Amino acid sequence: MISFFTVAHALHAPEYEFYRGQRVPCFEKPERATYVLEQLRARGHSLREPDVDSMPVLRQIHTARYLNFLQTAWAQWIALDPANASQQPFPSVWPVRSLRSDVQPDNFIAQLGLYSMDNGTPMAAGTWQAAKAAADAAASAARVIEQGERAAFCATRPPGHHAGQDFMGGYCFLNNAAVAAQALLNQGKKRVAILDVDFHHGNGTQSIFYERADVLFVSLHGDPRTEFPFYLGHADEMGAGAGQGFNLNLPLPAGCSADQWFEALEIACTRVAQHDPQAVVISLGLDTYAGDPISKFALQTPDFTRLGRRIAKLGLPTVFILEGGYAARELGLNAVNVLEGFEFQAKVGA
Ligand code: OKP
Ligand code: ZN
Repeated sequence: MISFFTVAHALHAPEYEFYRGQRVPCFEKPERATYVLEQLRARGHSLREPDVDSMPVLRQIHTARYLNFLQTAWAQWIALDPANASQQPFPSVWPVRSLRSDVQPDNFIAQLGLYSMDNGTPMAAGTWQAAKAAADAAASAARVIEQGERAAFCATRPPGHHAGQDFMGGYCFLNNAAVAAQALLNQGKKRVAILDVDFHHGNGTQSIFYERADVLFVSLHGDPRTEFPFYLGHADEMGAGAGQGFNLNLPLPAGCSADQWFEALEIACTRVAQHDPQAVVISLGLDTYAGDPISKFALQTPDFTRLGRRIAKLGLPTVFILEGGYAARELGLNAVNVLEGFEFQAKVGA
């Protein structure tokens, strides 16, 4: 399978985030991609640079004003004070219920709050360039599927599944999985499924496709009653309007066993197959790993091979997009195990 990688990811390198009021080093850091690249190379995988401009698809997924905000954010931050170049912007005010989000404020911090779901998504000078390059990889992966490849992997960061039509959050800015799914539809495919196996619910992806029947969204994740993103990802969210019945959430208790997780995966895969999609996009978060520092599932490294094999049994053209996974040293091993499990099963057949 072709893996997409670009050094542009390293342009997004904020130093710190907040944890219980303290500054802590960012969990979502450039080394994550470096470790994945290292494993891909060590295990002989072919690498490619993204070569498709995702902008037309980004305009289908995100609002114009949000894209404009992201592109201008760093310049606006510096315009407040040149000394901000060595600082990170954080939102401090949000338009929650009863406040207006239709009027864009001139004040940059107020804009940042308008377009953010949390204060846990630090920006750096090259955030737009890195996020855009990751979206380009998603569009490139969709293109090689169109050209007849069975599967492609985007070894990219920042992740995307928390980003909605007009907001960032959870370390995400542009929704790469949504870009891949929409790009596959733009090729003429009638139905696509997104299977999100990250520990955290992909609230952005769900919300983008919530009223659509062409993209089925299925997710297994830590129960949002106790886990981020808290305000979405419950079992009773089944889609709305034309999308009624095309959203399936399988929340699992924090601390659940790998067996329980694979039982839920079976339900997820059965629903994906029932949709009869022409391609599947996997939001491949590897923070389900037992050693993850911020998540609470129990998968071990060999379990990722099993995951890849199960996905291959769907028998579908498949785009894998890297999402979370914060045990950075083990991330490469776990990611490439998924890919090799997939390739093994694809070779021996369903
Ligand atoms: C992004 B992805 C921990 C803060 C947690 C939110 C987690 C975002 C996860 N100090 N912030 O789904 O892996
Ligand atoms: Zn996650």
